[in-house]
Amino acid sequence: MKKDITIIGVPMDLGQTRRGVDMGPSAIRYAGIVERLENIEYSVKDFGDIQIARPGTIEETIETNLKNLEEVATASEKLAETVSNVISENRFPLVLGGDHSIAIGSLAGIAQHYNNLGVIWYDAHGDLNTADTSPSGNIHGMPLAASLGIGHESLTGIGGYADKVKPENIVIIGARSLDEGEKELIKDRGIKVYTMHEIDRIGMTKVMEETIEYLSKKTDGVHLSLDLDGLDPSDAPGVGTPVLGGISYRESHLAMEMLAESQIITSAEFVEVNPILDERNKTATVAVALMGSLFGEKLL
Ligand code: 5AB
Ligand code: MN
Ligand code: MN
Ligand code: MN
Repeated sequence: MKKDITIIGVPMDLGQTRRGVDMGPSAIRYAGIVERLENIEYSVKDFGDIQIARPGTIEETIETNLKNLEEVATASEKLAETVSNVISENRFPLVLGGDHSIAIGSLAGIAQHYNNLGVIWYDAHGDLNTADTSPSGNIHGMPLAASLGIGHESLTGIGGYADKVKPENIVIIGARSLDEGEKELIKDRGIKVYTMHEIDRIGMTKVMEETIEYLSKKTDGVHLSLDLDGLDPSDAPGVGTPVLGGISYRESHLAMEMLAESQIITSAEFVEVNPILDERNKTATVAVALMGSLFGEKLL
């Protein structure tokens, strides 16, 4: 059963401090995402981009160390509403970032349609910080915490409700740069994590088999939140916070193919593509190839 797809661009760069990631949606479109999906017989609609305020244009009334909090919160509300409408139309929302702070809005829009949403967080980082634990004040390091209901209420309350996802319904894949507070949270809440150690040790095939088995038993939908920095910087150089020793393009490709076979994914986002830091649009091209595999593209 093939669902029609709606692409939503989110040119967000306010969740971190390196400019250029707002051009991610354009770079991914330029790398041919619509044609790629149409080639495998999907009906694709491009919603266009969610409008993002320029920094400083919304008056900051909240005292906080979180950067651009009100701009991020305003954009998250818009994105949540848009994503929710797409699901109501029985279409598959494919969200293109933008920095990873946009996951707060995506998940707020998605989770209202499920009783037990699962989340695969494919990332070098845990994105489990709060104002208290963040070393940077950058909101792109906080979306998974916010979606668990942990953190600033302007972020946890997007969509008019908190606790979008339960800790036992999350699987983090590719982690290799976790802050101390994030490690504590992972242990406290029992979040399942496959760090690079496990990926090296048991291989991506087993990691994905276990992930699919773990989530399909207890969830009624699974959101894939794929941060391109989960991949090794040699395969995905155009990201703001690269970390050595990541998942290869080949392993990622396999992971997407296994997800396609499993048919568990009900929404997805691809984030942190920064064309200014990229090499000839390589990272956007990798993102498009991974989306092709996720939606069932076959080599033969
Ligand atoms: B990304 C760091 N943990 O909070 C922080 O790219 C990095 O969405 C966050 O995964 C990286 O600032 C956020 C040091
Ligand atoms: Mn991330
Ligand atoms: Mn990351
Ligand atoms: Mn990053």
